Amino acid sequence: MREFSFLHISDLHLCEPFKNNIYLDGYFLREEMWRTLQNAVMYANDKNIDFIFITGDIFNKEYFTKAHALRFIEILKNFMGEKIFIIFGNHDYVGGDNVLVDVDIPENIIVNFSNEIDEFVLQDYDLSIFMHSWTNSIERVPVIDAIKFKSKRNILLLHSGTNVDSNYMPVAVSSLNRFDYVALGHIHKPMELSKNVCYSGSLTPLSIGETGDHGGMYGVIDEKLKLQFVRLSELKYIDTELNVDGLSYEEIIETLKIEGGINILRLKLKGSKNIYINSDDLKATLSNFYKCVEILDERIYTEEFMKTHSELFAGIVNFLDKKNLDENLRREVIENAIKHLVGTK
Ligand SMILES: [Mn+2]
Repeated sequence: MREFSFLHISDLHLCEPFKNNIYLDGYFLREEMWRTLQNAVMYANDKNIDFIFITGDIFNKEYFTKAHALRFIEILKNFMGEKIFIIFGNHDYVGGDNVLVDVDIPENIIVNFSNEIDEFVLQDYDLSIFMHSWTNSIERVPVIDAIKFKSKRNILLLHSGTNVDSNYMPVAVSSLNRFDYVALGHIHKPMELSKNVCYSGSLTPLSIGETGDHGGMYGVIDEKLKLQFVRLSELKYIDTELNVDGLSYEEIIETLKIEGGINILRLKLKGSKNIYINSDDLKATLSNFYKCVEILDERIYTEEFMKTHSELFAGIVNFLDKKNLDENLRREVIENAIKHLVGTK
């Protein structure tokens, strides 16, 4: 049987407004998503991939115009493999104002506009691609068990919450296992539900909630499936904690250093607050490695520290009480006193 390869990508969310992203500018992020799609197509060409599967939530309907639809198609036209298969999800469902309906689509791009399961047969490969799209903001669960296989190899493209997010057209994973591969969209974290049923995750991460590498699933099928996650997005959110006890300033930087890519860091400092760390300095140093840095100092003073300095603190507090300072100023004086007491890193 003829071997073939595919790249499964999903949840592109093109034209997302990013109103709540505190780290990066919306325009930058939207352009980054287009760039990542270009990366995906280039990767597919480099690897001589035969098929690309795109499993829904390709765009935000509210902001995705016909001009964007043309830009989308222009990028896909660079694909040198056999065919691209596209389904729609709950964000870009077919009913209403899905602008892809009004655009000329090249012959090698197969777009599924139906919520009935459609089959596309590729005889040369003894392969059937089954597709299902959302045509409404709420979609009923398709009957998958009734599908009869004509081809030797069968792939299903679905945008479903399965058992992970059961509010979104949950399909039982048990009815998916007989396919050679099931390309799932909806969940933004890359995830293998079983060895042949996978979420590729969102192509580009959308928020600090979507940490880690993002990209797609690269698969090769001859008799068996060989599958591998590939990173395609330069953008990466890192949400991490660091216990700084016993670490020098240099060691903290060394631990958090990162090379390459566009990285966004949210760092929670943990441990004891006995040592003063200037978070503005730390942020400035880390900005050499990250496009954006947020530092949350969650360290606390240890009991031992409080005990050792209790008399002194009591003295300071007593003194400030007499001065009748406002709360913010009072806190500032105490923080400064502590800073001088414990020394700096
Ligand atoms: Mn999505």
